Amino acid sequence: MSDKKKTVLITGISGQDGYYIASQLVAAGECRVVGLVMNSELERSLVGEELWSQIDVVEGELSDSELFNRLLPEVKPDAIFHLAALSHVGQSIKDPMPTMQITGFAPIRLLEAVRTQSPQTRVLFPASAEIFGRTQISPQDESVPLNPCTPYGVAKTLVYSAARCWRLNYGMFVSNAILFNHESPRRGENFVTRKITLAAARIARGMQKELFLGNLDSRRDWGWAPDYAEGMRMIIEHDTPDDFVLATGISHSVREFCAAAFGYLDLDWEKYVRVDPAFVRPNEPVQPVGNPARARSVLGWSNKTSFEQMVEQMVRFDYERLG
Ligand code: GDR
Repeated sequence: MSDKKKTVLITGISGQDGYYIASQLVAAGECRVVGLVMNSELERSLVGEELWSQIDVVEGELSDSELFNRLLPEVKPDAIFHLAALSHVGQSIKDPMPTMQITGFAPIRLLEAVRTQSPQTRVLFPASAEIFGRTQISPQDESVPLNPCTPYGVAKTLVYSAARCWRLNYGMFVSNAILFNHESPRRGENFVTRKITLAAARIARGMQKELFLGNLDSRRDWGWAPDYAEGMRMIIEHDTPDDFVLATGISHSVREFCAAAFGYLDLDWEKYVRVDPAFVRPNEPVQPVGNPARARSVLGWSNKTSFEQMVEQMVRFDYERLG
């Protein structure tokens, strides 16, 4: 991966993780970065001119069954970060099939295209803490049995298992990053952290009066997305294909996140946050908290940004942007 001529394909380059991985690769200046987008015009503004001008872009839809058969001979990637997906867990509960098709089946077509056309290409899949679902074992490391409890978790379990199966049967370099939640100012506004930081900023600026959330007692292991992007790069650059949990090892509740975010703007969150049953999920992982010991010892990876620093950076970004 250090050879100047290598080409890295990133699907979902305008999403949070795609953006950070592409930015880090471009900054290192060691490879050509190609980003897969659905709609160049729209995604160009999401990515921003600075990064957009330093990457090559190809267009395509994951629902197109021939997408990867067409792309691989055209792009000739040495490595693929497959980050494009429908990634909202709540939405997958409301309407499961799009998530099964895009998040579950499209990566299997990618595996098959790589196997038949470009078997030397390295592939990284972002698996999710949702694959552990209702396990009673805590914290979760790579040895914990899978027990998904949402359609999104089932789709991710399919891809995680397929990666291991294709690796075993065909000797391919396919790795899984088992990602616990990771956040940043580039997080989508319908995920709980960004929804909270944006609302706190809007309330502080007098642009919004209340914030409606679902379960305030839910706990998550929240890390800093740029650190996780670095971890994914370390996994794909490792000597051998393997699976690694990327997590902080510490969990916080939604309630605690609200207190930290509103507190940064000197606001009392309890005056503004209301519960709306429409956002309460019928089913949640029991106690998602990851054990990143293996990534730490084998790769030397860790989440370097604290919970407080993460919340502060997200709130500050939203507050300043609104000004
Ligand atoms: P999650 O992230 O489902 O863990 O998946 P999300 O931010 O959506 O939810 C986290 C927790 O907050 C609770 N919650 C709410 N969530 C949303 N979205 N909106 C609300 O108003 C709200 N109120 C409370 C949720 O119930 C949940 O308990 C993320 C995604 O990035 C996945 O793609 C990824 O695989 C996992 O993290 C690891």
